[in-house]
Amino acid sequence: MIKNNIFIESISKNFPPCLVLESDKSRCKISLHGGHVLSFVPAGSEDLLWVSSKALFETGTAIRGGIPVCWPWFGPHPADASKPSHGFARTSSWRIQETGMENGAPFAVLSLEADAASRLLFDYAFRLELRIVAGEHLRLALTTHNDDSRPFTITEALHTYFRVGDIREVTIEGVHGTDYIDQLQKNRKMFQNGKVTFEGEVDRIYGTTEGCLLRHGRKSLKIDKEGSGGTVVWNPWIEKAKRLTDFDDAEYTQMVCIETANTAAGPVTIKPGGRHTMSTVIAKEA
Ligand code: TA6
Repeated sequence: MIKNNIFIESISKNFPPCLVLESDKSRCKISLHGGHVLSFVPAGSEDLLWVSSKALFETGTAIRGGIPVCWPWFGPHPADASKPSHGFARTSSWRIQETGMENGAPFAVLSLEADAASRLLFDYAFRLELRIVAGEHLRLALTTHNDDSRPFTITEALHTYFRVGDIREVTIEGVHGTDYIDQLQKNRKMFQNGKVTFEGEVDRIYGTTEGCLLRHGRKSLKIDKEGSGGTVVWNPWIEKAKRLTDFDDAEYTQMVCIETANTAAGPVTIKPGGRHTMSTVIAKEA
């Protein structure tokens, strides 16, 4: 019987360590590089998250897989292409602010604060907190605090890579009747009729505040969310996977991204002293 455990685990000598949240219900590993959840394994189950076999664990580089934190912008920077895609939170070194137990489940709060480097990219005083609760389900809450004297606007995503058996057998329910932006058709506005299925590359931003259901084979995952106006669905398929050096050519069949987000279609403005929380809960259906 595993007692509740919260401990540090090293990945490699010159790379920030991981924090492990372990109980009899699940085991969750989080890299302090990027505040990046790498795995979530419910008791008696396989890892619900996917990480590329070619993922790079190097400072300055985003880890391919798990749950990258895209912040303070989602996608390319809206005005300056020289700035890193999906912001800088996922390549920054986070610190452990708090750990403990919440309703019988181990939790951790990781934090990231403005510094000279971040001000070159986003010239505001901010504090970012990621609360991770690893019980039977996985709950993440990303809170942005505006510590500046000026309001600022962000876009963001918890860019979750889910492990699936075969993308061609995956369906996503819960976005029927929802408009979406197709990022593969110059952001053309489209309408979702029925379930989402995959026969090729998919890169869509659904305008919805509701959760969804990922089904693959006989498995189902419920993805709920709060404080989010967009759900991004992405699979690179084979041609884009081939162009990504940290993505093995054949691995596109084993993953799908379903991302809790606030994109440019619905940015979030936070007043001085204010805060905004976007959260998601990932639950394996019986
Ligand atoms: O979330 C979908 C997306 O914006 C895709 O357009 C693709 O670029 C993906 O994110 C991965 O982005 P990354 O910068 O991590 O390679």
